[in-house]
Amino acid sequence: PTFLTENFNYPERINVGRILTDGMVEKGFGDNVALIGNGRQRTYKELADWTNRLAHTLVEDYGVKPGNRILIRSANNPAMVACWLAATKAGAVVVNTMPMLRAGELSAIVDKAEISFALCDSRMMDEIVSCGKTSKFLKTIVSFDGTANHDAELDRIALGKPVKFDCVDTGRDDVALLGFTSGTTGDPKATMHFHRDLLMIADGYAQEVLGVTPKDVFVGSPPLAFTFGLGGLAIFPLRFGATATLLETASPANMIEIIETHKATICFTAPTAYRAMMRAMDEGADLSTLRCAVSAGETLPAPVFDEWREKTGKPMLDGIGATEMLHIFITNRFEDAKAACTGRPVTGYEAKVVDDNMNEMPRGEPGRLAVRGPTGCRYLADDRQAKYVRDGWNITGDTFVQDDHGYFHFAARNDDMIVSAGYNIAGPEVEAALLAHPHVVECAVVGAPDEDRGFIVQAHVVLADDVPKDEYTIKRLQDHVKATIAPYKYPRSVIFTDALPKTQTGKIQRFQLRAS
Ligand code: 3SK
Repeated sequence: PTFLTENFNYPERINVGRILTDGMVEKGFGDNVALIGNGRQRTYKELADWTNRLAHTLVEDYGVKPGNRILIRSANNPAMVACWLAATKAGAVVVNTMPMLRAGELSAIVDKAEISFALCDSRMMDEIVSCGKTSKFLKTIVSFDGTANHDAELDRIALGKPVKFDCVDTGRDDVALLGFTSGTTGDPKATMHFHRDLLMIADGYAQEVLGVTPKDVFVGSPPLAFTFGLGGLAIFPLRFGATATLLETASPANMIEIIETHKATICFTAPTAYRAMMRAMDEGADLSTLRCAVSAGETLPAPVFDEWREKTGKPMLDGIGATEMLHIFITNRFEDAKAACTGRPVTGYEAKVVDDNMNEMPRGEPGRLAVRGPTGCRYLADDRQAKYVRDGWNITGDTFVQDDHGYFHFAARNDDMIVSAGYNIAGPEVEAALLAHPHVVECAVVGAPDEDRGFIVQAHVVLADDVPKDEYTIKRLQDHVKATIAPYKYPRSVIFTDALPKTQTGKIQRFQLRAS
């Protein structure tokens, strides 16, 4: 069946929780497997019944009303998806949060969104309980069983409820989700997303670019609390009657296991994980069922793209997304994917490269990426809105170049451009050169202050096992960069490290390296 709604013209009254569960049963997908995780699988019919019971409980036992905000705290598992869908069916606005967050970070979210009700996996109550002790907003915390053995407060009550629920009659422009950015600055921002937005990312990107069918099996690492993960591991599979496999602690090794066991066809993860998966392929892992490898969250270095194509015969699909835009808005496509290229806008989106005054840059010249489309940024009570959205265009904070054929090429985050002795050097280009060296497992390049040059290029490098951390290795890496890209871009400073600082969504925190 085709799901693409002409011009995204959804009916005025829709509830995305209902559409992704009972709606799929009505379309004939009731017996398809919807979710696999924690040793169990659930069909669409079982998911519809489960979420209806939970929705009854939220409304009847906890007094949840349409528009109430509900915080969910969990690792990626089917119970988290069920809680999210049930809360949506009850007309609530969901705030999914990462399991690694501590009480202070949870408090910042609770305060910003004025949340009074939280659902928490019973195995990780401590931090939310301690947040609740000091919060003037958070009043009720209810545990659910992330292992889905129904052995927690919410599940025990839900077991006695009917499997039919009249979903709240929400409007397509009612807020369904608050997406929080990871808040590396300690000052989190929340973006409001409507019921229709959650369908648009599926009917646009997932259908147009990935061509998802009910036969697809999804796997991946991004947390469901990150809209990259919520789209890739819940909304996209559920919208098309496909199967989502959910891993509480995703690693390249267990993603490979899932791909082999469940014959996964679509993977969502970051370039570093794909590198590790390719090493495992060399040792005999079979990833041949994977028809689609989506890379996002960090820019995809050309060597990773090239190696994947060489090993699998298929392109890896690089995409750029943002929590503000909900999901991926520029992407490569199977038919014309190229290394070091992010591709063209997803159907429904437009993009251009502009200067500081919003004038379009000539093709080939770097500038700020501006994008607009159906899911644009609406910050919750935040004066940073005026900076992010200018003249209706969302300014994502990335430097891009648009080529003569209209394709977009990532240069750097605006902060990652290094001006050294008058040269503009894009840190990610140097990173891509370093990553092509077999000694380099991961790296991040930043500008370090320098008396003579203003800034110098500084590389922070995680070396492969057994490579000596000495001057000789530094010289080899510098020579390799000089031989790969324009020699003036080579890292004058190379620092070896055991691990790079990352956000909970897996993005490298280059600002920490700049400060070090
Ligand atoms: O990279 C991101 O920040 C992102 C955010 C939301 C959805 C998708 C992506 C890649």
